[in-house]
Amino acid sequence: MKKNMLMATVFAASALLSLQACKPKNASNAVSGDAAEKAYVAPGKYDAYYNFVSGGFSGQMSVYGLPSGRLLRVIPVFSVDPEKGWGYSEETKPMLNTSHGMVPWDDLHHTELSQTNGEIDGRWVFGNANNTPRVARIDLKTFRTAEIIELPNSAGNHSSPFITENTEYVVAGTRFSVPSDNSNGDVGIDTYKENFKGHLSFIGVDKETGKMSLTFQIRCPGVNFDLSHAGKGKSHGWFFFSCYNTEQANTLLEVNASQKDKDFIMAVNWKKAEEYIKAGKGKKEKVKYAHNTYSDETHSATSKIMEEVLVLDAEELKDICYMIPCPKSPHGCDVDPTGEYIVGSGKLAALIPVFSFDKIQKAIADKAYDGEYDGIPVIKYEAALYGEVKKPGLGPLHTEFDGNGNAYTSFFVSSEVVKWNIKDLKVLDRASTFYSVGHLCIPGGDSKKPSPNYLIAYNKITKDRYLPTGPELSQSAQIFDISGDKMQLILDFPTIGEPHYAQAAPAELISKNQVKIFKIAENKHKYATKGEKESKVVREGNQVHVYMTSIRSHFSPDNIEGVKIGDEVYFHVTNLEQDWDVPHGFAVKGASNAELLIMPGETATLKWVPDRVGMFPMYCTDFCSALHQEMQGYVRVSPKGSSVPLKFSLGNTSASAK
Ligand code: K7E
Ligand code: CUA
Repeated sequence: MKKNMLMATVFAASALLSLQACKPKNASNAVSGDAAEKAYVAPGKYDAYYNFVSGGFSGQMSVYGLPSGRLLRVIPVFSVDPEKGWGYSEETKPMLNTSHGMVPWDDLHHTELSQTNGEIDGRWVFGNANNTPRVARIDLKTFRTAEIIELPNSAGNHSSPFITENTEYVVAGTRFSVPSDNSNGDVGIDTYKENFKGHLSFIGVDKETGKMSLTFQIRCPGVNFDLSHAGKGKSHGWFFFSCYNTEQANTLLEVNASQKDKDFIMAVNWKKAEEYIKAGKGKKEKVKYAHNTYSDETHSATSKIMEEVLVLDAEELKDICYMIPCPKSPHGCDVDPTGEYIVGSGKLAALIPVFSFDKIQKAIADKAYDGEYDGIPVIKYEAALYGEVKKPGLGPLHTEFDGNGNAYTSFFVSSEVVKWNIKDLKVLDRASTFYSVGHLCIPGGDSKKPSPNYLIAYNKITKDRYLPTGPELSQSAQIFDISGDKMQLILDFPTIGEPHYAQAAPAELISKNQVKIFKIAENKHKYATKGEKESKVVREGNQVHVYMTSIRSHFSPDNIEGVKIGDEVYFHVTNLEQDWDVPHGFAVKGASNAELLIMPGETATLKWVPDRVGMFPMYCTDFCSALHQEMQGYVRVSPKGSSVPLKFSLGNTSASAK
């Protein structure tokens, strides 16, 4: 009997799965009329928005212009990027350090722009690493990753990195519950209920510098935290997390974590948690996590291993966490611009529940509870519910807002975006996506002040949209004009990696702050060479340090002799240019490494261990001038124990030695 039920559920689940690629009608003739004009940005003209798109399993973040869909930049975050030397140069290697050592890849799902007073302020964008839990901060003055912090007590950092309305905190919830780091993790997997815990991390962000620090964590029951969003306005001080697998299953989750009719959205009173921290209720626990920062002064990263975290126990402190029942494995958890409405999207639900912050507060005051879940009070569904959107579509995932009282929800299974009114919960419009849509983005769509011009859908499967490219096809983004009553598809374009969440900001907000060069006089790199005359080659035991400069169109020095087998050669290349957009590159034959791409005024280091005797050319990889192809040199490598003296030169045949 039990087995039959199990099988029935498996079949139901696979029936739903087989729906995943359902092709909407009229897929090919969906763009019409003036659509092309609306996405057209003439050559030489700028886009209206920057779009920061997560790269999923590429571990990077990509930046597109909207509405043109033009790719402007790929920012390396959690994955090495040979194009920019990210993770290959000595200066950037520490950025990818973790308590497990260097982890050169991750899975970035969500981007979140910093906010002030609930509005996008254009200073930083954050990203999450799912696999080896980390949060990154990218500085939008340089479009570079400035900081990465690892999260202890966590695994699968998915409900992250969402921020509070003044960027007081970047918040992260663990997808996988695991035994706490300071407990014995060598336990039976079937002891999930007793030994596995879910931790929420509150990462403080310095108002001026953006510098992150892990302020505290909250220990919660072992469930899967999926997504989250901060309260805003009236609900500022609260955070909302969707939880699935409240069955606490540890195997065949597609069946075993889909048993209950309702899972939860967990409401967290983080202001209250702050009070408990102040009152000394946090327990210091021994953990190990890396905190990596990049300095624009030394042009170098440092990695520090941290060893302690403050943990609050939600079960002991009864009034920081509350469970709100939410139908069928909720995924997206989104808060409207007023902060009153919290939308939960049950992946297997046929409706969208909308919760009311006021009602949640009243329910807590009245103790309108339905018992407890692992020591956390469970608020009665009806006591928290504002209402349900009926028959909206199949497989709701994520919701964004336009600030005009409307919500837009993506439906993975029925491949569509549905616009509905938050007050009366009536469906107003629906538009097909091609195909299975995940996240949506409206510029400012999770802030207090959205700009309701465009909506972008990020799709998982493109099927027949683009020219085929072997077994794997490109994923896609589709832009809709939402300035009218009806959504109008105006463009689609392929994306890099797998796009999940994305955010967009007005172009002016970002472009006005751009760093164009680094001042050479302010370069504090240990191996900076601030003029050609200072360039030199220095031997320290078997280490050879090349203090090299680059300027259009030569390196100094450009010939080096006296390097021997068994040496480690460090090319410290300083780009002496002080003009915008004049990087130089550097590469040497046979290096088991990537290139360096060095910005004006910056120093970067390539480590090279020559493996054989001979002549090794080096050259500039970036087409920097008409005589770029002349920007080259040679390194002579001699046998171990050879008496060839160390020599270096530029522009003469009688080389000097040191
Ligand atoms: Cu829905 Cu990882 Cu935010 Cu993808 S997640 S879609
Ligand atoms: Cu420098 Cu090409």
